[in-house]
Amino acid sequence: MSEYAIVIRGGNVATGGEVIRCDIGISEGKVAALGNRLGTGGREIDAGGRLVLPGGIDNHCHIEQPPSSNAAVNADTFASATRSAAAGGTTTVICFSSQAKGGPVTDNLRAYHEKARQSLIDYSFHLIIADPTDAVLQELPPLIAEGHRSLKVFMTYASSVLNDAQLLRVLAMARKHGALVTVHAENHDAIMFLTKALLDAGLSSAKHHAWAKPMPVEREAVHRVIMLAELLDQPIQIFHVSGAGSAEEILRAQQRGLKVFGETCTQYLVHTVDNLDQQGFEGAKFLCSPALRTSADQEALWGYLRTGVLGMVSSDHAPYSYDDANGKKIRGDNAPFSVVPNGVPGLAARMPILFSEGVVKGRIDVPTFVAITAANAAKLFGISPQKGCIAVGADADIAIWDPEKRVTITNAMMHHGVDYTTYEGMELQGWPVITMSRGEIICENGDIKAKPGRGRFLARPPYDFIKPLKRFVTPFDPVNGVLVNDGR
Ligand code: DUC
Ligand code: ZN
Ligand code: ZN
Repeated sequence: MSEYAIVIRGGNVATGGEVIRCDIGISEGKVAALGNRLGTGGREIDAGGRLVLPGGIDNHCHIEQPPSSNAAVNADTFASATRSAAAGGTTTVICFSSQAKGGPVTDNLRAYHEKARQSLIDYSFHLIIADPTDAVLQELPPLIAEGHRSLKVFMTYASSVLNDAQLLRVLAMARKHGALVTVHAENHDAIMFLTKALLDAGLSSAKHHAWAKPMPVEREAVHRVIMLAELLDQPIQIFHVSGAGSAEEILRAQQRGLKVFGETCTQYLVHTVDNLDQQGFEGAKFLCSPALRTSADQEALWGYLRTGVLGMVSSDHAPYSYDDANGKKIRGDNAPFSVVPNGVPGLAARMPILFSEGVVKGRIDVPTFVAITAANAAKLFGISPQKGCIAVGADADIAIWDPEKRVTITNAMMHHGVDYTTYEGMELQGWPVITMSRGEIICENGDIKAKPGRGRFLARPPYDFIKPLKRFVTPFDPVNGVLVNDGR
């Protein structure tokens, strides 16, 4: 009888802050032992000196999200999106249950849970709040208590934009009930004004999307929501930071000791505004929000990842097919940028691109790679230490990584339901050869081994990382309506 269900031998194991040569014993889906010369496993895997990394956590991906403003349809199901995640070494996704203006939160969430049952890997949800009426705010406390500990708010998009008063209502509710608020930060009125001016001037192609959404509209919204959160002493996470301007706002907030967290996405690290400027409608493939920026912004983002100002990189996977009347071409193949569905697919490509562009090119080290692809998201979203690390007692979510393997990206390798990848033809070094979720091999050398339905919902109990600072800007706590510090 073997001592462990599986033993992974001879890997360079990234346990968190360091990389050590050791074996990993796995039993009942969890890491049972780390050490040298461990006893036998029912299955023995020779890592052969490869890297053994925590499976990735993609904390921002849109999967089977119901259509909002433009009626476009996701080309991925939970089964295909999480297959794609597994192919790229990711073992946990956090996606979005949405609310339509005037609509319910709870009913949508229940329906969303049903869809997610087809997932191959473990998952959790952020709750999008598009309409924080009194009734909606009353719906939320039990949903947060059930383990949906993060909300998402939008500062743009007609279908979901909140004004400052509405943002404050959501922030206050989150503070009372112990949820993190994640933010899509762009100034809606400025975007609408610029969009109309551009279209009136006949400037409507994909590259003009970036002219309608220049950095100042993002920078201002980031600054404003930080101010609103500071007033209420509520921790926030700024999603998809696209360049230096908005990252600097986060740095300033962190220097003042505020709990303001930030992520960027793969596309902002490897694409620029030039990718939008293509013949015909091709640029629409790259159209995402915030817009793509410059190579100087890319290097600034890498710097902010190294220093920890930005804690993680998500894919913002938004699966709209290109040649599809329900996808990017929903309004035709000559449509103005303003009606093209926003977003790029990226679940599978995220970790390999970050490894190749980050670790192999010397921009980050392996512990930083682990931090920005898994460990920091686990802490911020309350699933640590079950996820995001290789430690005794943690789920055996593991990517065995060949740091030498050379791969040229094709869409087929992405295993998603989308008909393109913006990373087509990119030459990478480093690729996951085995992805394991709770001790089960779910992808091996590009072959998906798992069946839909094995993923589990991760309910997130209260956790300290997102506790407020208990620091208000005046002696008055405006959330609870009481004086603090004896009113002095
Ligand atoms: N922007 C979003 O706000 N959501 C999905 C994708 C995108 O580009
Ligand atoms: Zn967004
Ligand atoms: Zn998004």
